[in-house]
Parts: sequence; structure tokens; C-alpha cells
Amino acid sequence: MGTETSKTLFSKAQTVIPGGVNSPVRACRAVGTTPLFVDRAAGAKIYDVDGNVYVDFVCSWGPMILGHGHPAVTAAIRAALEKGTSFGAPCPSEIELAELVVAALPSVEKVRFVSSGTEATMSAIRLARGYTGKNVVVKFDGCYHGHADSFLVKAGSGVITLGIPGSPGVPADIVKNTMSIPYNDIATLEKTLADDRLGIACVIMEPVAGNMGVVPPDLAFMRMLRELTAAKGIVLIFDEVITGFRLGLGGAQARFGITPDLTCLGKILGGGLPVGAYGGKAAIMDQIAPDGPVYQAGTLSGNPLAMAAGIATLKVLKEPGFYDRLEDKAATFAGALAKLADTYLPGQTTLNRVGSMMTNFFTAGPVTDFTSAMRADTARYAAFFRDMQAQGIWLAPSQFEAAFISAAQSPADLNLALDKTEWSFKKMANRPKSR
Ligand code: HOZ
Repeated sequence: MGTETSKTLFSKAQTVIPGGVNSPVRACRAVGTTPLFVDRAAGAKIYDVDGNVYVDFVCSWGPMILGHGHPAVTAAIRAALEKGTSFGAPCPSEIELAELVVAALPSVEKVRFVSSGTEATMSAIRLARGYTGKNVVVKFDGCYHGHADSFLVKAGSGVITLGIPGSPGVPADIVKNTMSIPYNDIATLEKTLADDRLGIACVIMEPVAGNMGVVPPDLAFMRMLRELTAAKGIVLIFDEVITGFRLGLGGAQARFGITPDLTCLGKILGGGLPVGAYGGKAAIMDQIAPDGPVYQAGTLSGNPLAMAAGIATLKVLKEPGFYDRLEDKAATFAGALAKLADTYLPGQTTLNRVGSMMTNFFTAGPVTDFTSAMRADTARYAAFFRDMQAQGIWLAPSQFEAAFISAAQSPADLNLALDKTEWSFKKMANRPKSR
């Protein structure tokens, strides 16, 4: 089946929506195609408006860990819907979700719900600045923390994908307070944090980078980061918008045994509805209005439908063995994928995986930071993406994003993806590299 209806809709969308999309990577420019318009999604599959079906490895960029339309989540949303869609006043489900978050993440004593990951990170740095009385935010090259002004410095995700170095509209006066340093580079970290003249309020980190493709942290680096920030009174923020409830109930912080001061959450927390959150030590969180002077607010914050979806999702994730099964599935899949790469493209790819998130980089590797991620052959990834889409496998339309394993993917779904990968790699092996 073709994709003519999607193409027609895309032309129409471009007349009323900038670039025809509401988030840039979706435009699929980096892979030389145009977006598929989705009609519906169920379990491990998405169905486009032309009637094509795809095994979904994008999982809405992470949230759909249970697959699409999980019955418990759908039932919870339906029940909440019957009671009203937005109150602009507290509702009991906010407490229930907050209690689930606090129980899952021991570093989080109090949590504030917002409506997106971007809101969570921008609010967290405001809080860190208010708490410390300092201005500078340190981030890491290739990490992406949403699109707030302070973060658009050497950022990942769509910013790398589209090759945008910074963004017009972000005042120099704001980003002068953002320092971006290399991920996993202990020497630069030590030097930066040692300089008291900089006035560092916080360091924000993706504890597993997921927006320059998946890049695992070096544990020694993380430990040093925790030690130095604690010694200097710098607030350590983990952006667990992707890794939270993805790498285990306790996120990356539990997996690696490193405790941040503040944590940002989103994606899975909302069970597929728009939610973000930031939380941490009560002493810091109590600085937020109305208890403290740091202002942050939101009409749809704590939205009852989103709370219901989040609660239902977290309850399934808490079932015994959930993460062990997901980990096994991801490890088996990644093992088979690596074997295919070794057979057909030896020394030409690097598979980075942490739990159920992974990226197969088209470069010899190792990929440990932004510089090494940028060595990936994006033209090869684009060819691979197009092959996979044509064969019913839906991957992120960028080399610099993660592929996600969900609980809904069956062995047959994963084997189909491996078969199609083999077919594409075989073709690629007979073609010269683009660079
Ligand atoms: N920035 C997200 C991916 N890491 C979202 C992309 C999208 O929804 O288009």
C-alpha cells in the first residue's frame, strides 16, 4: 500500500501548521521522507491513514511503555472523563499519583505536576536558581532538556537532527548563564565545578542520554558529579523525562545508585497524556509558591485525565517482574540486532542500549558523547529508516533518538523487525558507505 493519503494530508497541514508538524523531528526531513499521518494505534502497532500497519519502536518517543491502548489505562481515562476533564482546582488523583512517584523515587520527597517535560525542566532550574541565589546552569553537550531558552545550547534531539546550532529568539543575555560541557568528561567537569567565580546554581543531566541517540553514562563520571555538586552546594538535577519509569520504577537514579537533588519527569508518568513533573528534597521543593517565593503555575497542571492515566500506568509497572521481562526482551532483541550488524556491517555500527532504550549508530564507535555520536553516518541511517518503514517497522526519523521496547511487542513483532533489518543490512553491505 502507498502513502498517498499521508502525503496529501501533509501538503494540507503545511498550509496551516508550520512545516506541517507540531514538533520538528516528525517532519522526517532528516530521513528524506514526509510524515505518516496516524489513524490509530493499538498494542505494539500503529496504523496510518492509508491502511498500512507498522510495529512501533517510537512509542510516542517513550511514553507508551505498555503499548497503545492498554486496557487498564484506557478504562482509567474513561472513568475520569465521566467526572470532568479539567477543574482548575485540586483533585484526589493528584495525591495518589504524587504518592506513587514519591514511593518509586526515594530522592523525591515532594513533587509538583506540570503539563510537559519542558515545563518540568524549566521550572526545576528556576527553583535551583531561587534556592541557591546563583544563575549559571551547567548542562552537557548533546543532552536535550526541552525547548526553554536556557537549554538551547549544544542541545540534542531535533536541534541536532536539523543541524540548528542555537535558535534565533533566544537572547544572548539568557544563554550567557548556560554552560554546556562534554558528557562523560571527568576532567572538564572537575575544572568547571571547581571554579567558584562562575556562580553555578545547578547541573542538569540526562542520566542516560537519549536525545543524541542513547549514550550511557560513565559511572565514575556520575559519581564524581554527585560528589562535587554536593561539596559545592550546587543542585544536581536529573532529567529523567525519558528514563523515569523506563529503566525501572526508580528510573536511572535507582539503576546507577546516584541520588540527585531534583528530578524531572514526563512521558511515561502521563501514560500517554500530557504530563510533566519535578520533585526532590522537601527543603528545596518548599521554596515553590505558595510555600516559598519561586513562582510556577499551570491551569492544566494535575489534570484529572492525565493523573488517571499516570496512576493506571504506574500500577501496571509495579506488577512483579514487569521490568525483568522488559529487560530480557530488550536484551534478546539487542543481542540479535548486534549479531546481524556483525555479520553484514562488521565494524560499521555501534549498538548502545540501557534497559529498553537503544540506538544503533552507523559508526564504528564507541559512542560515548556528542562528538562521537556526531560521527554517525546519517545518510546510512536515513536509508535504513526508509527500508524499515517500507517493510512495516516504525523507527524514529532521526539517528539521534532512541528506539524503545514496549511490553506490547510480541516475539513475532520483534522477529519481524529483525528479519527486515537483516534484509536492509544485506543491501547496505553491498553498497558503499556514504562517507
Ligand atoms: N523531543 C522529543 C524527542 N526526543 C519529541 C519529538 C516529537 O514529538 O516530535
